[in-house]
Amino acid sequence: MTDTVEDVVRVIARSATEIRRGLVGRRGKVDEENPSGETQAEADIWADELLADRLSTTDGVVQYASEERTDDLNCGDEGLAVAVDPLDGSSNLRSNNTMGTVFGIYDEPIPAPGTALVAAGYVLYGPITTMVYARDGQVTTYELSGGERTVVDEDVIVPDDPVVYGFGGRVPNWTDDFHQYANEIEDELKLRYGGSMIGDVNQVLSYGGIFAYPALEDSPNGKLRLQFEGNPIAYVMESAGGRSSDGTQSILEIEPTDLHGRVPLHVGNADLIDRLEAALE
Ligand code: AHM
Ligand code: MG
Repeated sequence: MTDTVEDVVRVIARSATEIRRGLVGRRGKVDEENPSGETQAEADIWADELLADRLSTTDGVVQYASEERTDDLNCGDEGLAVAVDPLDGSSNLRSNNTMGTVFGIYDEPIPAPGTALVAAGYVLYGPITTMVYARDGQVTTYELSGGERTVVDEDVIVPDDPVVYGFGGRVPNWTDDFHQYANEIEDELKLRYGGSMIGDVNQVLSYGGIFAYPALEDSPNGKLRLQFEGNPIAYVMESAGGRSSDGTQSILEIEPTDLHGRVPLHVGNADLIDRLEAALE
C-alpha cells in the first residue's frame, strides 16, 4: 500500500540535500517580503519553489502551504496537506549559522489544528545534515547523506535532567510574568540561543531544557507561525515526551484563525512547561 507520509518524508530528505548545496551564492536578501512582512532571502524563495515543485507533484499530496507564499497550492482531491517553513532561521545565512527546514503533514485542509497532524519534523543544516521526524508517538533522528537517511536514534526522548534554555525576543519586550520566569530559569540552566528555532529546539531535544519565543509587549502572539513552526515543533516535542504551550494550553489544541497566524511558543521538558504555565497564569 502507498504510504504518502513516507513518500513526503523521502521527498523532503532528498530536497534538503539540494537545498543545502544550493545555499551557496543565495545568501543575499531580495526586495520581497513574505506574508509575515519579513524581508526574504534569495534562498527562502528558492527553497520554497523547490519544495513546492516536488511536494505538489507527490502522489497523495492535495495541498502545499509555506511560510514564504501567501496562498496555498491545491494539487489533488484526496490525500494529505503539507505545510513547510522552507528555510527556518534564514537570517543566519549572513553569519553562516544553523538553519532548518520544518514540515507538518496534516490529514485536514490547512490551516488546521495540530491535532490533525499525522507526522511532523525538521531537517537541521548543522555541521552535518540531520532529520528529526515524529509519527505515531515515535521520534526518530536520521543523518542525511545524498538524500538517503541513516537512523541514528529510533526512540528520541527529551532527557529528564534539563540543561539548556533559549528565549527569543528582546528582554525589555517580554511581559513581566515571563521575565520573572526567565530569571529563575537563567539560574538553573545554560543559555543556548542561535537565532534559528530548529537549531535551538534541537539543543533542547538533545540535552533537555526549554525553548521559547514568547508573547511580547508589542506582539502578543510572539513571532513564530502556528502552521509552519509552532505545530510541527510542538508535535515533535510532545511525541518525545515533552510538552508545548502557548502559555495556557498545548500548541496542538489551538484552533487556527488564518494560515500565517502567529503563536507564543514554549516547548521542552514537561515540568518546565508546567512551571511556565503557572508563572503566566
Ligand atoms: P524565519 O522562519 O523567517 O527564519 O523566522 C523564524 C526565526 C526562528 O528560527 C528563530 O527562533 C527566530 O526567528 C529568531 O528571531 P530573532 O532574530 O528575533 O531572535
Ligand atoms: Mg521560520
